[in-house]
Amino acid sequence: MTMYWDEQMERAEAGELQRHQLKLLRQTLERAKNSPFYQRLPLDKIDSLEAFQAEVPFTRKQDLREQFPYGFLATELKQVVRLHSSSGTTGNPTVIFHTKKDIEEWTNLVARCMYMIGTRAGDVFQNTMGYGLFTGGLGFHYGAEAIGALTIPIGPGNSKRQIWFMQNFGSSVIHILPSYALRLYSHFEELQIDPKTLTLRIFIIGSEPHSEAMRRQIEDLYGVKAYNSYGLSEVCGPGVGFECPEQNGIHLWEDYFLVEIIDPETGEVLPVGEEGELVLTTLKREAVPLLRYRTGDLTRILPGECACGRSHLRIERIKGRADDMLIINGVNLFPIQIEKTLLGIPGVGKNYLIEIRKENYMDKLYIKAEVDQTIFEGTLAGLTQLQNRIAEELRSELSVNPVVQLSEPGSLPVWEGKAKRVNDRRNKE
Ligand code: DLL
Repeated sequence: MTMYWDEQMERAEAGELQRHQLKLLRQTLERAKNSPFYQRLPLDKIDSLEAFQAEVPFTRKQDLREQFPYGFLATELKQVVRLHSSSGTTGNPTVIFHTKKDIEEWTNLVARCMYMIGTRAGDVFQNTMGYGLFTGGLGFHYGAEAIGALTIPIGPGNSKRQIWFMQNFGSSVIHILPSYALRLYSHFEELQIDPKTLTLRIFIIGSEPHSEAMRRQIEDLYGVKAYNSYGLSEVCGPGVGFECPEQNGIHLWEDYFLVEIIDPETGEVLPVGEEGELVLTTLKREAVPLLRYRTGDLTRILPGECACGRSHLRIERIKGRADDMLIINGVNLFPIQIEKTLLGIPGVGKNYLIEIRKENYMDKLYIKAEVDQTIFEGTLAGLTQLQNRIAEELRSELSVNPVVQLSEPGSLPVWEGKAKRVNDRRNKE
């Protein structure tokens, strides 16, 4: 059984891939000349990657907001067949347009990703991500149909109904937020159904940062393989990057995107292996080509070749966004590091929250963690032990001194969409 959707392209030899990229970059620059935002740049002069990096400044999310609604549109409006938008809590939302060809290419990309991890015609694909302006629903929907999987556009929420569909239609591939995958499990417990007795085979998890520990937990609870899926609506949505069966880094598709990692402070382009901010240039997008777009996401390019045989580069799982970094009494850390430690401790349940307050002019870190149901079958001393162990491990691994508060399964707040784990009250009190 071949594992490739497009073997020639997925395994293209490095030099060939670079030549292909340069050709696509020239076409992109040609199109970008029609974009009101980019037409001020000397795009005609650019004939190499070096010139591209020298002449083209970074594009920021703020630029997209400021150019609302049509400042980045490089085609005529009548060529646009769809728009997606990310919810802006402040200011204008970012709106991204798609031509018919953009949708076709995006569909191909998602199909390539899903095929890579073993989705086939005959699979039943249950898409629990939001349909609508969010790209997670429709993006995967078209990809799954292109493969020929029976696609259930159930959307998020209503956990009992999710389980009912899984049982009655034999769902085998599930697209789900990692935070929701853990929450959904408690509904299985409540119904006394073991998900391992169902036909579940593959979970596609993404759209929010999650740790390796969380992936393993999802795999163990459901008896599935769970693959990390990365994307952002500015450059299409899901499909930008995906783990292969090796589960060792996220392949970014270089025939669709030109990848750079930069120092978020200085903008300097960093060498392979160094951690920084991911910057993407779209190579096929028609309606809204983006040049050197700063994703805000922190990662690094993994050196070496992947055993899966694909030549496209791999990045490490996303650590978070630059602005997710917490500074607690001078110690820098990312929420995902706290998650990794927490979920590695037996007895810790499926939801947690991080709260930071100012007390006596010092930052105080509160970790609120749900415990496992099994803990209640133990002793009170067991609870105290767990509490101490969490505090101790966070202290030794992250050099922070938290107050740990345990709570019952299902008692912490949940979210409609992506998890919001951090409540920083320092400037609010
Ligand atoms: O979340 C697209 C998507 C949908 C990806 C479904 C995967 C699955 P946005 O809402 O524009 O698009 O959010 C994009 O989410 O810049 C990252 O900060 C974060 N993100 C997405 N995937 C991952 C991931 C979709 N696998 C923003 N790990 C990105 C960590 C992720 N963060």
